[in-house]
Amino acid sequence: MKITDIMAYQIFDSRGNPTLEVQVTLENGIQGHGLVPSGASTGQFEALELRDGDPAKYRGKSVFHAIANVTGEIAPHLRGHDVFAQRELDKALIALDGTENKSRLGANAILGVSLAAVDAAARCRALPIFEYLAAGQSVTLPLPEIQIIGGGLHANRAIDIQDIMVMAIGARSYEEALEITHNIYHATGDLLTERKQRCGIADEGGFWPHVKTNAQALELCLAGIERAGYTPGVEAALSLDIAASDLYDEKNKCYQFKLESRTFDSAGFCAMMTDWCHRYPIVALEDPAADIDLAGWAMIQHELGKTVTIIGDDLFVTNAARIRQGIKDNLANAVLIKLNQIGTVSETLNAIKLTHDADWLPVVSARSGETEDAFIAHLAVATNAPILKVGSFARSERMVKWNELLRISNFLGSKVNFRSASSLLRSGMAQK
Ligand code: 2PG
Ligand code: MG
Repeated sequence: MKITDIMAYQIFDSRGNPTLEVQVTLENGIQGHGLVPSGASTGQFEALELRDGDPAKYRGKSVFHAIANVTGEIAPHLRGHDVFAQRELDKALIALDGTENKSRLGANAILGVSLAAVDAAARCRALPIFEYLAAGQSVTLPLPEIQIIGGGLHANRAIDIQDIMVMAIGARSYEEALEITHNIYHATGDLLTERKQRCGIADEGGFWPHVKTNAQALELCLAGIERAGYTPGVEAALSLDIAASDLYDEKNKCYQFKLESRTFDSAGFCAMMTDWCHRYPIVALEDPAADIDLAGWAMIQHELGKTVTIIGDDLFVTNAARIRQGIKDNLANAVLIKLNQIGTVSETLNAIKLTHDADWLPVVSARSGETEDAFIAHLAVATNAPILKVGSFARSERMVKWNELLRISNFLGSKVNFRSASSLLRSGMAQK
């Protein structure tokens, strides 16, 4: 089935910033769409998101060059291409761009085309995207990892840690995981209101609390779990995205907690997190060290890797070469997967496969700037990714993903598989 046309136009993400939507049209008239997300705490090794940078236009954030690259260069190049040959299509995009980090055409332009092709192909076969991508393999619904408190660059550094999340480790179904998380999210909100600590909502929908230390924010979340009637570490546990690259002072080789006016060297930072993992029911730590502090990563993996899921985000940027090196050097035991960090669907699938093959956990993730698209819910199901991270349990750009999994669950009916946490996660507390 041939692609006859590709066009693109500017839309807006959940922060109200410009991004692009790509539309692929097939010879039978079927169309597919690709909506491109955007990060705030982006890793320095990510593929390049092309923005126009003209302060007079959308504060420098417009994406008209990326759009022109889709319509002017990519469309003529891919016209006539078979939409079912996704790997060849992605290879053609990479070759046309010709740079290491997709900086010529823009990873946003390239990803929009890659996503839209998958959407069109699935529609053409009249299949949901997850079934098209799974190509006959068995599928599993992931365990949701849901933000309760947001900080870091998503909340003007109100707290230093970027995401304080819960995973409903006691849930026996996807639906039950959502119910537990819903109860915790609202109970934590009530608690913050009563204590007059509720400042607002961070970029991904989690609460933006007024606290004096980062540990207080963790304790608030634990109090929210209890307030909802659960036992921390039984029905629900904590997971954290430290987003440590944003806390790292490269010159002085130290981590800074601005909220507490504290600095740590790598060993001190590792010791603090180890202490947290012994005191609190933390099952996963994402980016506990900066992307350039490899010694810090090795230390944390050595200290906690047997009992806690250690997830590399900025460290790996969904890049197979970086993941391969990390596996070799034993720097973590899980990989955050974000499509726009690498820029094509095929490369993302490669990154997931590499992670699975090493017996590490792939964690499919949204960006802090999201759209109303639910592609990642399908990606997680199709690839049997054990965990899906989408931000909080509020705001439609987040809920569209959680709701899509409910639809998929309903669609699968009695054939549904859910990856319960017991087989999956390690807890520092439990092993102490
Ligand atoms: C992350 C993501 C999502 P951003 O760091 O994992 O929370 O944030 O999209 O800003 O990189
Ligand atoms: Mg992260």
